[in-house]
Amino acid sequence: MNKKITCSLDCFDICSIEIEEKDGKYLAKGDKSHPVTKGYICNNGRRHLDRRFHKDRLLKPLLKVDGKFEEISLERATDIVVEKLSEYKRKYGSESIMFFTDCGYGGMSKEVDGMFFDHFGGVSVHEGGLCWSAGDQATKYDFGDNKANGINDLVNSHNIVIWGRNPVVTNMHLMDKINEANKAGAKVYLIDPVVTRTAKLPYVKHIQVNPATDGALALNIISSLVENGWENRKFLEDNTIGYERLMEYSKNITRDFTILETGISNEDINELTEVFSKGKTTVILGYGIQRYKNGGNTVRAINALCAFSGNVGEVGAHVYYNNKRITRYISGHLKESDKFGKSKRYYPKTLMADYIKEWDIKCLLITKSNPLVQMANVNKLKEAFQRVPFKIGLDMFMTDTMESCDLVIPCTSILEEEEFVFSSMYNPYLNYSQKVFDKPREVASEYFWFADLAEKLNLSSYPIISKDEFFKNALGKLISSFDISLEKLKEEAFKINDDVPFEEKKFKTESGKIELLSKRALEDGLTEHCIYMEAPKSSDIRLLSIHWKETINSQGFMDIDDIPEISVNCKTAKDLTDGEIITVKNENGKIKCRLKIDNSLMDDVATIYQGFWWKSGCVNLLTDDLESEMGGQTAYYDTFVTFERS
Ligand SMILES: Nc1nc2c(c(=O)[nH]1)N[C@H]1C(S)=C(S)[C@@H](COP(=O)(O)OP(=O)(O)OC[C@H]3O[C@@H](n4cnc5c(=O)[nH]c(N)nc54)[C@H](O)[C@@H]3O)O[C@H]1N2
Ligand SMILES: Nc1nc2c(c(=O)[nH]1)N[C@H]1C(S)=C(S)[C@@H](COP(=O)(O)OP(=O)(O)OC[C@H]3O[C@@H](n4cnc5c(=O)[nH]c(N)nc54)[C@H](O)[C@@H]3O)O[C@H]1N2
Ligand SMILES: [Mo]
Repeated sequence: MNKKITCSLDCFDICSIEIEEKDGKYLAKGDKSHPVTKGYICNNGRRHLDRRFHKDRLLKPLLKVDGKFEEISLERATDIVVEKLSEYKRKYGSESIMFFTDCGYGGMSKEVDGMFFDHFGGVSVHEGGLCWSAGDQATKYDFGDNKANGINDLVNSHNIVIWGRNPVVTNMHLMDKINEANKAGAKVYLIDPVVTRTAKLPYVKHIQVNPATDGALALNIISSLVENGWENRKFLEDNTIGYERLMEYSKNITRDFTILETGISNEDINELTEVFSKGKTTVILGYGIQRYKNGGNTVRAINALCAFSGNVGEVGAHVYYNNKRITRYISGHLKESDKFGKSKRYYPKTLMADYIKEWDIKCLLITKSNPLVQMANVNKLKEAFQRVPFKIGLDMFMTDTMESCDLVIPCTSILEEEEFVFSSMYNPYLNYSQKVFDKPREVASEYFWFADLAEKLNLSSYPIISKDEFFKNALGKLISSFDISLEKLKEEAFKINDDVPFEEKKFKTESGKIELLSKRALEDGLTEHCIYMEAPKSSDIRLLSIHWKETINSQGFMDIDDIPEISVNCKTAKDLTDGEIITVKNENGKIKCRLKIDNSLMDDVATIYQGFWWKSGCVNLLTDDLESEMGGQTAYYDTFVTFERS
């Protein structure tokens, strides 16, 4: 019988994958019965098998002795972790230990790492993030909750505006729904500075926008709607607070200014204004638009535009940033550990390097992430890492991050775990994942490994329970709310039926309305309503480091040694030529790239794929460790570089 797993990669789609065995060989294919996957998957999902059997996979713990790694047993490695954690806690307090994690593995059972550190007494942990934090916070200010219409609702829209998402590459199952809606008559627009694969779809009208200027576009459309008397006054009066103030403010963002700032023609802005003046419109936001210092205000401005046009909480009309459904039902030990973490303190994730120094961190434990590749300004971060006396890392591969650690502990693959996987990005289902293979002996299955640590450290409050008991506990609220058993959840993917979350126009804000004026934002030191913050400008080239079809973030680059390609138009390239090897640099660092002339790009904008390791040319050697104005998002795309002939 084929086994079914769920892709554990950090992606919108979290596909259901069938693992077929034939004559001792294994094959991964899309699960036809899953309502989202529908039988097709991408190469990244297929590669779970390659990763599990990969020649470079870490199979034994490695301890650095005199600068060189030596293999040790898992038992010895665990004992060293126990010794080190106890020692630093005793000498400097548990907060001298820093914990860093991300979403390199999406299964629930490996979420126990954070809980472990709470029971340990609380350590230094991060807030903010690398992925969606500015837009997430913006959505919270406006709507009080981060929910979107069900995925089958798109077919009810007359217009779909994809705003800074590249679903053909990053969210391929959304394309089914967009195609379906288009066939049913929906017009599809894309607003993106880059001619992406999504932009090239024949039915998509692509509007090319200067990076970080979408806020001006949204505010100018608001003021144009009002000028024409096309705003939805009744919706605004019934469901929002503060629209008059925002209406006044939006008048400052004139059409002439917007054309200059965004690079969009008058005709196209008129067309978009019409789109928002009639019919039902769904805006699908991506995460690229908020990787800027002004990223939160951009998302607030687009949310406001949807409110001004009445496109919120209606069938076929809403703004979709993310969709936190299942996560609201996670309960039990995972959610209640905070009370044990008395010494817990938070550092802004983007600024990790500064906090390592400022807090004189003694020990670092890293799981499910590759910060020395994926964080911004990794030269600075590496230098900070070098000051930390003892670093522990868990991963399947010897990444640049693991290379910098003193102790590396190999971890299991999703194929070796019984698991539940869910995401708040797109696929709305809670998905079960079967165990296909036993784990190699000296590899840690994090669920049991953290329990082992807790036992050895005598953390008496830590729940040492079977995995099934853990799932029952963590899913307790969901199980009781929907009267469903764990067994049933294992049999079939489960979705919370909540198709138009704001249909009643009851928002989770303090006022219960859409807060175009947000007291919470004001309390957080921001402006009460969204504003247009002009992005940093420079005579150098702006670097957009976007996501690639061939890999998910940095996973998959152990097999790639070639240098990355960087694209600009011929005007920006000046005398450099197509195919030439060049040095791309700024005050943070430099990398070698192969130049590609792409005249579809705007002036002084370069694109490169993120995820390449240091051996090939990691783009984060160049990015600035800057935060967005809200939500603590890394503003990766406010980075400027120059080119030099190599
Ligand atoms: N194949 C693949 N799939 C993935 C990933 C991957 O690495 N590879 N990563 C996963 C993860 S972690 C995430 S967060 C998502 C990301 O998914 P997306 O949000 O779809 O992808 P990004 O590349 O982050 O950015 C989307 C688009 O934003 C555009 N953009 C950049 N700046 C601006 C701007 O100022 N304005 C506008 N309007 N657009 C702008 C970029 O050109 C890009 O086309 O994808 C997930 N899926
Ligand atoms: N310049 C630039 N940088 C970016 C972005 C960008 O657009 N531009 N995008 C950002 C975004 S959206 C994101 S989400 C982040 C992602 O940042 P990360 O989450 O750090 O990226 P990944 O490459 O997915 O790294 C995850 C690591 O976890 C390991 N891993 C996989 N499974 C397991 C497991 O079960 N246990 C453990 N312990 N480890 C495991 C993988 O081998 C991999 O090394 O990167 C960000 N970085
Ligand atoms: Mo992400």
